[in-house]
This record gives sequence, C-alpha cells and structure tokens, in this order.
Amino acid sequence: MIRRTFSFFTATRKSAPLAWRCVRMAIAGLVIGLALGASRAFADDGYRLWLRYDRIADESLRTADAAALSHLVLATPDGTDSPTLTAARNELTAGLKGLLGLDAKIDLAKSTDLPAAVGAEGYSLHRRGRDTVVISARHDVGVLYGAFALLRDVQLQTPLAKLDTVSAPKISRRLLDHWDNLDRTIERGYAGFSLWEWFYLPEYRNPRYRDYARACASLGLNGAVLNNVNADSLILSSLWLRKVAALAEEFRPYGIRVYLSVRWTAPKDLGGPQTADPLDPGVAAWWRAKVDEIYKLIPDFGGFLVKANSEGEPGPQDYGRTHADGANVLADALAPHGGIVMWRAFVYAAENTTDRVKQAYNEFMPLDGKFRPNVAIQIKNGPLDFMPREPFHPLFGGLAHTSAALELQITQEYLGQGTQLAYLAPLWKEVLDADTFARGPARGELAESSSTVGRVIDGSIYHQPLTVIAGVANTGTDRDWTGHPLAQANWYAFGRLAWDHDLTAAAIADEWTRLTYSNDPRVVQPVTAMLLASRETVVDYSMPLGLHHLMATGHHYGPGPWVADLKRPDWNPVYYHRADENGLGADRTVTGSNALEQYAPEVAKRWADLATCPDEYLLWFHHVPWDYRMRSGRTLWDELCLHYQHGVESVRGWQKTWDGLQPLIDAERFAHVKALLVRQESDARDWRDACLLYFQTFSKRPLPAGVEPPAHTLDYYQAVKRRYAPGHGDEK
Ligand code: BDP
Repeated sequence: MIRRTFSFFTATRKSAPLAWRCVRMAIAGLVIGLALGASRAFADDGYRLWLRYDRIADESLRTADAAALSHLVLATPDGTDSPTLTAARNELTAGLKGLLGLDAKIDLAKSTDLPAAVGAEGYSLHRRGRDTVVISARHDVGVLYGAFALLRDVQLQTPLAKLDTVSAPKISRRLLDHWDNLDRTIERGYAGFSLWEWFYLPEYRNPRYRDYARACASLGLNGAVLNNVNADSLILSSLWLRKVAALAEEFRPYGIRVYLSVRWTAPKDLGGPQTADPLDPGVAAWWRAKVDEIYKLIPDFGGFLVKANSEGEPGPQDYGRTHADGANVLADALAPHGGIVMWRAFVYAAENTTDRVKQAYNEFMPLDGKFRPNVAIQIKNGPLDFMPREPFHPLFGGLAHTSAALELQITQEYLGQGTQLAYLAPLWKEVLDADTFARGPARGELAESSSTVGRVIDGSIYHQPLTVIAGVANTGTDRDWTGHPLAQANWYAFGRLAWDHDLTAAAIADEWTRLTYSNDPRVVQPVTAMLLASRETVVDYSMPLGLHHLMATGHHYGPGPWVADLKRPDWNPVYYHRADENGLGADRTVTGSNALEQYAPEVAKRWADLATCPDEYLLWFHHVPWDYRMRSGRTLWDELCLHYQHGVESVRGWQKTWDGLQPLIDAERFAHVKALLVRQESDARDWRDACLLYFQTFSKRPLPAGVEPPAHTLDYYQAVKRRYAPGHGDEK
C-alpha cells in the first residue's frame, strides 16, 4: 500500500497543473498517514507484559488446544465461588478467547483427593476425558495460579496431551519491595513515578492497581511492601492506613497481601510516647494498638519491613537496645493477627571501622535464636550492597536458629538502571545455587551443594517456619512498567524464581521471550542469548574480576573509581579497590580484614587460596600484584583490560543481533531497545576508558593489544557529571 502510494506520489510530473499536483500530494499524504496509523495500532507498547494472549497462528495447534480445553473445572475443597475464583475465570475466559478464539465452559466443583504436594498454595492441573481440564487446589488462590500456569502452557505452545502437573511454591512469602516514597518518587526507581497515587486514595483507585496485582499473581507473587525502607512515619497515620486499605482491597482478589515499611520512631513521630525505646511499656502498647487498628482495616495485612540503625535511619540501638529487642516488640504486636516482621540485616555504621562487608554478620550472629518465630532477618544477596557481583552473604548458612530471608534487587541500581540491558536471573541463580556448607540438623550425610542459599531460605536446612524472598521492584508509571522493555524479564524472572528457585536462568529467559515477543525461534534464540550474556557483560565493562562499588557519587550510574572525598570512608570507591603501585583489590584474607572467617571453613579455604579462588571473586578477597599470572596466562593488568574491552564488544554484538530482528519485532519496542543499546555501548566505553585510565596511573603499564585507546583523558572522565539521573538525588 505504501509502495503504491509512493509511486502515485512520484508520478506527479512537473508538467501537471499546480492545483492537480497539490490535490494528489494531499491524497498521498492522507493515505500514508492512514497506513502509518494502521501499523501503529499493531505496535506494542509493552503494557501487557507477558500476558499478551494474541491469537496463535498455527491453526492445527489451535484446534487441538481448543478441543482439550473446551471444558474447565475449577475445584477447591468447598467448591464455592470467591473474588479470586472470579479473577481466575476472567483470566481463562479472556486468555482462551484471545489465544484460541475459544469460549470455554467453566464450572466450579469440589476438589477431592488432592495430592499432598499441592500444599497450601499450589495447584494440580490434569485432564479428565478428552475435552476437560481440572484445576484443583486447597485454596482459591492456588486455582488462580493454576489458571495462569495453564494459559502459560498454551502461550508457550506446549502440547496439552499429557497435561498432568502438580506445582507448589518452595517459599511461602514471595514479595515485591517497593522503595516508593509518599511523594511518588522512587528511591532507585528508573521507570517513572510510583504506581500508588496516594493523594487520590482511598476514593479514586486507578485501574492499574488491578493490572499490577494480576501481573504479580501470574508469577505466583503474594505480597507487596508498599513504601520505601527509608520510611516516612506518616504511612502509619490513620488517614494513610485507609489509603493502604484501599490498595489492599484492589490486590486481594489476586492473592497479594500488603506489607508496610515502618520508621522506628513512628510512635514518637505520630504523637504517641515521647520515646521509641522498644523496652518501654508505653511503646509496646502503642505498637499493639497501631497493629490492631491496621488489622481492623486490613484483615489479611502481611506485616512490617524495618530498616533500623542503618544509613542514618533510627533504631533500637539509639536507646541502647538490640535489633532483637526492636524486632520482637513489633513481632509480639503482630503475632496474634498472623503478621510477620522482616528485619533488615543491611546495617553498617560510620563509627565502625571494621570492613563494611563484615558488619552485618558481626551484629546479627550473636543475636541468632533471640528473635520471635514470626521474625525473619532480611539479608541482601551479598554482604555489601547489590553489586553486579558479590559472593553470597555469610549470614546465609550462618544463622541457624533464625529465619533468613533473601532480599534481591530487581531494579538495576548498580547495573545500568533503566538504561542498560542486564538480565539478572544469572546473578540470582549464582547466589541461590551457592553452597554455604551450612551445618543444619538436616545436613548429616548430604552431598556438596545440598546446603545452597536456596535451600537455606526455603527452610530445607534449618527447618525454620517462616520462609521469605523479596525483590526490590523495578516497576513504575512508565507505560511498559519497567522503563527498559527488556527489564520486564527481571520482574518475570524474580517471580518465577520466588516460586521455584530450582528453575534455570535459561529456561526462564526462554519462557519470557516467547511470552513477551514471539515463539518464532528466529526471535527466541537471539533474544535469549542476549539476555543470558547481559549480566556478565555489565560486569565486564564496569567491575570485572571481583571489583565493586566503583560508582560515581549520588546516582550509582557511571564510573567514579577515583572518588575519595565522601564523608564516610566506606562510601568511597577507593575504600574497596585499594589500587596502588603494587596491585589491585581488597585483602579480605587473614593478612587483611579476614572477612573470609565469616564463611564455613570449606568456603573460606577455597576463596582464601589464590590457586582456587575463582577469577570472579579475585579482587573481592585479594590484593593482587599487577603482574600476577592469571589462569589465562595473562597478567592481572592485561586480563583486567581485556575484560573491559570484551564488555564493550559484547554490547556491539547485541546491536547487530537486535538490528537483525527488525522484521520480526513490532516497531515500537524494536526502536526503543535499539536506541537504548546505542546508549549502552557509549556508556560501556565510558566505563572502560575511565576505569582503565585511572587504574593505569597505578599500574603504569600499557594497554595490551586488542584494547582500544581511550577517547579522552582521565581529567575528562573525572569532570563528567551525570546530572539528574533518575532514581535518586543529583551529582552536583
Ligand atoms: C542502597 C541504596 C539506598 C537504599 C539502601 C538500602 O543505595 O538507596 O536505601 O541500599 O537498601 O543500595 O537500605
């Protein structure tokens, strides 16, 4: 059509009368406009995430699926209807209509003979006869999860002939933590503003709240902490609790419970007792009354998340009390209602001169066993702070009498934020699959890799009753929810791993790509290859070989390895890389801070020895001479340079791959990702050049062959300011 119009347009010869030429040009313009408008209608803005339900093109597959699914039975022990079952029915109706053009008959029934493996939240999916599929569960929410799983199978074009699945989550609390402020900015949020429109609540409820809950439920997530860990006490005021209750109501049909971050001084801040000492009876009574008020409004309220005595936030230590004293006063108030406390282990203190990565372990290990059973200690995956790579946190496996919850970061604070592609499932799997060598009661004769972080947090090792996994959300008001179209994969992967941490990063990438883009192998293969390589690529061009925290100030976006002027020593990159004329890296062996002593002897021994320490953790644990011979046979300096170069080249490779996908991907998402990759390539070069020029002032060695010379001088990179980067503060 556009082609014909074009020839119509070019056929306008000079000799034609001017008026006639104008008419023809106007018609041509109109037709081109209509054609573009029509193609626009088919563009995909990403809002539908992985729940697209577009018609399956293959007719024989459609017919086979439609025959198998013409009758659906949703079975629970009492067989009665509920808002959650209505949500399941709506999903199945819309999904099957969209994917197959099918109007399925959906009935409710009583479930009988449920397999034990279904557990409290799982589901069983099986065929009955030729045309019926039964989704059964112990609770309605299990049916909802089963409905999403069935639709996923249809979307993935999995043959339904042998459908017979039982699936249940390994971890019971699977949460998104929103670092959303009440003014709707988001700490480390790169996809617009907060989804929660506080000012308009509780009266006006944006329909997007349901869409959010639905997306979470499709992955099996079951909770959301609504506000920033650097919390504002206002959230606990009676007015704001009504707003929270409205959100809870919107989320409830999808099985999402709400939780709140609380500020330790809330009793004082909200006009209660003029102290926040956890052992003060007035304070305990205030918390009890506040919790009772919350449960009156929100009967299924989940509990509290607390950041205390960390980065300037108040906490029980301000009153000479311990983290356990603090956590327990909240836990006692919540216990009668079934609520929990997630007490964060992300603590470090300015006045403490111990290596920062050791501080949380030192503080919490002496308290092991002193927390109430409804308290989980929420621990970031590594001992520092969501770096592109860290060894696992030694509290995993260390804490034996306390629930250890895993906190991951979905928002890419230190991995290119909303601008760069970094699929994080490989990072999370590295942690989940790391062997802690924990000596829990279950360890006995267990083989190596049986005490992984995954098995510690799911309760297999120490049998703690409370199991929690939380991901710091990457969602916001951007139309596609996550800013970078491919960052949706991180939300998806977090949810899938929260349900089952034994899934592989590759399997999840494959699923997500097929659901979100296409089942066409010409799309699936290259997109999953990019996703799977991306985290390591970001490591390569920013912080390879165990380097960490080389960030410029404020935004955590670009390089600043030279920064040495921040008020706390442990906020400065120089504190972490320790570059000098002898070499590079932090010595955390016995000759240095001995952070290694916090790990089980099997782990410590492996990482302490240069011969067995993996390259990935080398500069995390060792200060290594510039001429040290790496496994590759190259010197440390040459190896370092080549990692940076390799990172840049990988991004260039993706640019070519992505360009090749143009005919297969809708124009809108294609163009968006293409533009972001241009930016990523340029950012990768900045990282490489800035870091190598700076480290070269110590190594005094030339760049090895194959590494491109930097585009500018070190002074240039040191003067670069990245003003108003989204997510936090400003680098003046
Ligand atoms: C750091 C973030 C900071 C958070 C803090 C935390 O830079 O904004 O408040 O973690 O987790 O990664 O409390």
